[in-house]
Amino acid sequence: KPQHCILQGAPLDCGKTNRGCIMGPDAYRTAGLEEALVSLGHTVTDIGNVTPRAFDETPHPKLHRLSETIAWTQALADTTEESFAKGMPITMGGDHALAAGTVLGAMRHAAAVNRPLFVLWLDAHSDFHTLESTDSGNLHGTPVAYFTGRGDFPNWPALPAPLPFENMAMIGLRSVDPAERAALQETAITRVDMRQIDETGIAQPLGAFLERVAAVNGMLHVSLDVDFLDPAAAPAVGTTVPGGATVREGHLVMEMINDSELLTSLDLVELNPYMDERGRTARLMVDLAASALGRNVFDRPTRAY
Ligand code: DIR
Ligand code: MN
Ligand code: MN
Ligand code: MN
Repeated sequence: KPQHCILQGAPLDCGKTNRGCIMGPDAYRTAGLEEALVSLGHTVTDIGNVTPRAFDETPHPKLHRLSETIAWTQALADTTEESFAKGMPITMGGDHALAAGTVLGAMRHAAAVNRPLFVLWLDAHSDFHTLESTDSGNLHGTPVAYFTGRGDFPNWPALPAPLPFENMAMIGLRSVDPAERAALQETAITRVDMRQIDETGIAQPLGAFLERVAAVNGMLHVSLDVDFLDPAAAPAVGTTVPGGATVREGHLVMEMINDSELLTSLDLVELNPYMDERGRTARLMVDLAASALGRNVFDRPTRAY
């Protein structure tokens, strides 16, 4: 059904040491994200790029650009919350540290409208490090711990309430650090690794999750990391991991999300246009977003999964 899509650029590049995600929002614009959504019958407002709050970076012995990441989290939470009042926020990243802000914004909106929020994390990685457990010091590895309330995030914006582990699914996992693995296995987060996708197909675990969202009229935030996809299809990301989702698995996920009519916000993250092959990865990400918003070969009935 027609949506009012709010495109918000988040050229945040502080979540890791490799640079290039700063160019992400303009790569999505160049690849025709707005035009793709309009062609599907949606209305689109591109509000331009968000800028971080003012910050003062005092170098931290371990954590890379901590103050800047907090400043972005504050700004993106506020902007995302405002965008929800107008339509469906679609965040053009920027690295995955941005999801601390977009999920916080979604949490605030969910609390205001009294609906439960669910998060679908499409990623090779679990991004479940605390500020203590990260070994890289790269904060794009920490947003899930932040918004689920695991570990201390001093000076980060307060959460209305932590996201319950039961309301989160990760699909595509194949690079989980030891500390994340130990912690994740203690939680009720739905964890779908590549082996499970090989064994059951991707539709089965995704359908089960969507069914749980639909059963309680949940809001659904989808955070799509480029490295969810196999590097052969999506090379433009700093943390490629072989053995990822195929192009068709990516589209099936997005098509099922569309059929469910549950999507309320979307992040497109970790695209590094500096590493792309003539816009190939940017175009694939635009095509996947289009599938989530109704592009298909033939219509399918809406389903509650
Ligand atoms: C990685 C984070 N585990 C780290 N990885 C990425 O630095 O702790 N997340 N790229 O998507
Ligand atoms: Mn990620
Ligand atoms: Mn990743
Ligand atoms: Mn790591």
